Amino acid sequence: MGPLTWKRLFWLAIVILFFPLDWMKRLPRIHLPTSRYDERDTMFARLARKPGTPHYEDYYSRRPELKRADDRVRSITRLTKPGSKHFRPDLTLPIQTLFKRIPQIVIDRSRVKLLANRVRQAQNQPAELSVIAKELGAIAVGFSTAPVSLVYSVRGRHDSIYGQEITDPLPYALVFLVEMDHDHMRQAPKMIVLKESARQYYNAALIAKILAAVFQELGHKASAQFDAHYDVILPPLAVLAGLGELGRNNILIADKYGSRVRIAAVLTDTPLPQSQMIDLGVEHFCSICKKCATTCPSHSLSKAEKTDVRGTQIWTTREEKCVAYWRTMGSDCGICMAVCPYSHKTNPLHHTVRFLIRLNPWMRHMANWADDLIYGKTWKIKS
Ligand code: B12
Ligand code: SF4
Ligand code: SF4
Repeated sequence: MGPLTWKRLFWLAIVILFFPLDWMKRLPRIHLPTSRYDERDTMFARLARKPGTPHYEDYYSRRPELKRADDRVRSITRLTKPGSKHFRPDLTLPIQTLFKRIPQIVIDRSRVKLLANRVRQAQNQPAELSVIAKELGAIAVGFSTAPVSLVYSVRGRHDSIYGQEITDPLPYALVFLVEMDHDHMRQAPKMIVLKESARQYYNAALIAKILAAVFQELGHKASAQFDAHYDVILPPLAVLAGLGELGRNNILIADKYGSRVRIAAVLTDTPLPQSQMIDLGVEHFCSICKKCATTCPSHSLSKAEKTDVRGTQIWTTREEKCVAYWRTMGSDCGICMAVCPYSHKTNPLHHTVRFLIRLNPWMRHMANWADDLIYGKTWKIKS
């Protein structure tokens, strides 16, 4: 063994950074919640209650501690209405139209019959369903059982279903992702982000409805899970379906796209295979990075350790603060999706970095340092 020269030190550093230390690491295990969540407690359901109505009275008589905070958010200008910081009149109609059209999407039955035939004739039906979802625009597809603990106990988003219990939920799920455009997300929290959300909610709803119709055509029960029409909490379901991991930003970090994705699903009674969960190194990377939490303008995200919520370990979101910020800006913000180093543009360089940080903990420190250097420690809105 010769003297420690700069050249040797350099090669030693390379070996430390590129050695696949985590190659043999066991796959992640997650603890499912021990109790179900009431959809009426989600922020969107709370804001859907109209003062003076029986549901408003009912809800705040059960959760009086939330009334003051919710009324304060209600008093701020609604999204797509003039008065917010980034309001753009030219975007109002396209956004409203997209959101309005989502529940009205009508599926072409002849197309569904053709797709169902393809699945019927396929040797491997789940693989064929996955191919179809991707042809329709999904960027990733996974399968899982749908644990009851991830299904809301009671519905609450719309007045027509407020208080409806969800009994006998469908036990299997096809979960898929659609990409949020990188260049639009770089403009977060401008109003263009809300348009991109509306566009991808629409695309995801269309795919989910077609796939649900295909399952039904094959003789099974199926329920499409899309914007404002959910029976299930999607990010943990996507984790179970092997599509990514939960980040400190309290949403999914997907392979190759980071958090820059929307999730949708089809719940069904067709037995589906269980995809394998993946380890992208997120758990460790989030303990070093914290960029989402430090840049969140409303301080809604946690810089601390994970906490126990309903028997599962998660980083929390202060949801009232988050939506209050949305309304002040006039968009659904999205900075925590866009600022995440995993969400950078999908290109070979970023793929390589994502691959390397999956395998080596030292590379995660290096990547975090490089990310600060190249993209900055704080969020800069691209104009
Ligand atoms: C209510 C809601 C909100 C609320 C509350 C946010 C929240 N974290 O739950 C508000 C209005 C604040 C919000 C904000 C945003 N939202 Co939102 N929201 C929802 C909605 C409709 C329901 C989620 C819910 O029930 N939350 C209430 C309870 C369950 O929350 P919680 O206890 O904090 O649990 C969260 C996580 O810890 C995780 N979780 C819960 N239990 C368990 C158990 C295990 C084992 C694991 C691993 C995880 C896990 O799931 C929850 C949501 O991530 C979902 C759609 C859906 N059906 O999932 C979209 C959804 C989560 N939102 C989404 C997005 C993108 C956003 C925003 C970025 C806004 C935007 N530009 O789109 C911000 C991000 C805020 C943040 N960093 O958390 C996406 C996430 C996509 C992704 N990459 O994962 C979803 C899935 C919508 C979609 N169809 O794509 N949202
Ligand atoms: S920004 Fe950093 S801390 Fe936040 S979710 Fe992404 S990797 Fe984790
Ligand atoms: S959407 Fe914006 S305000 Fe809400 S948690 Fe993310 S960064 Fe914070």
